[in-house]
Amino acid sequence: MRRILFALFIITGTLYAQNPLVTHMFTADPTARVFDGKLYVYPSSDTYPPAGREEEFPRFCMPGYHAFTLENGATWKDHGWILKENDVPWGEKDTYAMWAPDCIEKDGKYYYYYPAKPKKDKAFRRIGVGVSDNPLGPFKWNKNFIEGVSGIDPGLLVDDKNDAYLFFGGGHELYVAPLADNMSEITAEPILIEGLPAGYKEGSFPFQKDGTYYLTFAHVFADEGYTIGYATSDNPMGPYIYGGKIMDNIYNGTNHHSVVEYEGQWILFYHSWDISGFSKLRSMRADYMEFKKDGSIKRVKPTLRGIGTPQVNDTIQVDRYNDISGANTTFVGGNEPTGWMVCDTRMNSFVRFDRVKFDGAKKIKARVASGQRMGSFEVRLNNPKGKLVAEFPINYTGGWNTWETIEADVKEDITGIHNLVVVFKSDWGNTKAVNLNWLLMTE
Ligand code: FUB
Repeated sequence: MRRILFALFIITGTLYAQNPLVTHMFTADPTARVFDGKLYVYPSSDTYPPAGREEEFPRFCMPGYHAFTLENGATWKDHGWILKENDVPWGEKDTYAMWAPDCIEKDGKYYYYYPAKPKKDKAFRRIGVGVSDNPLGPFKWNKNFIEGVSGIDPGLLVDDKNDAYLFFGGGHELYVAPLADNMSEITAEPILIEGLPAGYKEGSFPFQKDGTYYLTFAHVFADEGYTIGYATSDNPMGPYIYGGKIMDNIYNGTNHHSVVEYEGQWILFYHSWDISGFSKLRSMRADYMEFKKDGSIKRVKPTLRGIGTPQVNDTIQVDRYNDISGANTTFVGGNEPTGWMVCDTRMNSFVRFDRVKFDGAKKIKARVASGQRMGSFEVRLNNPKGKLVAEFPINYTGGWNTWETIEADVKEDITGIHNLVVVFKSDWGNTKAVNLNWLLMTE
């Protein structure tokens, strides 16, 4: 049943900028890039094993890659398949082995790197590449994998000298090799990256800031599990000096990430398993990241709220809150796409969702379900007693899982970015006023 429902979610598709970023499919290992001012994300995808082959895939089952762009203030657009495993020219078919990819621009062309299981070759994974004039493809896939490179997790760097490097590897060592101008060949044997701390490492993601080379990577500590760490160098090939953790362990399982600067803010993309609860069915996330004045990276705390500034026509997932009081959140039920809702709402309970751009909003839609008809909920600015923006009466919708979209007028024009607070009003003693899935401001 869960599989049927998930197929339905893929068809209906719900794409938000809060965490996790998308809920209509499983996405992992997100590489984020900014091309011409637009934010792109290239994740891998996790899926359920094909029927009858469950025992072959107790862990990862990864069929290929979608690509996503951030639209408006907080909506992710799914551009569909970039590459499916059976279209890899040199790959073994039906092995569901498409692990973490990367995509990078050099001299106006876009190069997409991916690992796959090679046919007629003993290597665990080889790394292939395709080229396109467009960041979303279609890519022209090289007939053969990159000679001399064996491993997972390609991480690409084009530095301020326009030199390109391929980082890769998973295990106790990570490797780097310089790339030729055609971006399809290495110009020297890969070397082991020196200076990194001991322990299992994977998911190299290199970038450059203020002349310093940063190498970030997933790093496993025996007593903690997967963390995300970083090291710095004045040479892309190393040696590097370990700088510490960017993110502590978030439960366990893998954590694969990327770092990008978008509209003046640094963002860490990573993954968790919010929807499935299973570390092999992951969902990509993002949170803001900061540097200290000395160039070191401040530890990033994972949040539900994530990134993005919803504006008119972006869905606001209030269940991905910054603060909640007197209410709870849980998975949404009934015929809604997968996700969460605010529930167990009672008199004066509230949920606060930070950073909403109100400009141009004339109406607010709300997706609600209620098994009772007493009370209302209010949208207020900044705090539970802040300016009243809109008010919604609560009516019986047919039950706690029967969803309706209702609408209220914005009482007066509001400009700028504010925190949005939803305050619930009901009879004292009621423990459920209304279930609230999302809000959407319209012109
Ligand atoms: O997604 C499969 C593998 O898990 C990736 O290649 C690793 O980085 C880890 O996230």
